[in-house]
Amino acid sequence: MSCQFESIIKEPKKISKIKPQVLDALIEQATSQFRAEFNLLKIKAESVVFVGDTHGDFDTTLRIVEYFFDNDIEKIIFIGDYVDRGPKQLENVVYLYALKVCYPTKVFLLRGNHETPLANAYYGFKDIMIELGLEPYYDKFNKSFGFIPVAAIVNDVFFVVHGGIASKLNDVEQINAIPRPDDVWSANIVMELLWNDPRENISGFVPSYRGPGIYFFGRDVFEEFMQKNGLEKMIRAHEVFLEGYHYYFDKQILSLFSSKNYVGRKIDAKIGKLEGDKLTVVSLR
Ligand SMILES: [Mn+2]
Repeated sequence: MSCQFESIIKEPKKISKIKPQVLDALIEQATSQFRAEFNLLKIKAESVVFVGDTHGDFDTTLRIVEYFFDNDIEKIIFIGDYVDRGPKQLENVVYLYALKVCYPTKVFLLRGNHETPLANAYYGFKDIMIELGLEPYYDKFNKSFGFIPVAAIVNDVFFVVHGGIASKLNDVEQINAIPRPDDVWSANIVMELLWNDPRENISGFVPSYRGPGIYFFGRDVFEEFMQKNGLEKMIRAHEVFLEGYHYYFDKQILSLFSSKNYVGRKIDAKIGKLEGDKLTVVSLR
């Protein structure tokens, strides 16, 4: 591997002392990589690792990436929520940006609802950047987050997105027509893709306690959307489960949480692994 940011990947403990000019170059290069990708990624691979919310749990991120390389897995997809809440948010996002730049066809990042100022101004990232004397980079990161792809289709049948389906989204290809950067401030398709949650025993879209413009979606609208778009399963993140994962709608949706800590609660963090057409969960204990 010859990559300008190789040292970040090889010496992750030094990330907190990253020089501003290196951070500038990293954000710029990762952003141009995101811009070069479609907003809806199409990925094909024999083996894939899926990672749910990491939320600044950098030590767990390092273990996940080690697992990915050690097991010779083809591709890894992070499903958003890199910053906020956890102890090492800057390290986490810098490391993931470096991985993206150095392995652009192996490593994929999707946008989470915390990759928006709507969340990260209030749940830790802004405060940490101010504490570190890196406040201007808080804004630079948020500009960059606006270009991170919002969803992926893997092997033509797996729909991968941080939150879930959106009430105004009929054809999945509509995602590519959404201009970037999208600021996600108003109720729109991207906001729902990043914030919505599935719920058993409801039908249609029901307003969510998470806030205006955000919905719970039932099995009926989920199955209708998937059928219409020729998709079979959804892999998403966004919700905390002590077991690190949860299946919805008779295993049609796998929800992942890949951080071991969640504001003091101990989580049995999990990742998803696809080998051929077999999807399993792997514990990070
Ligand atoms: Mn989330």
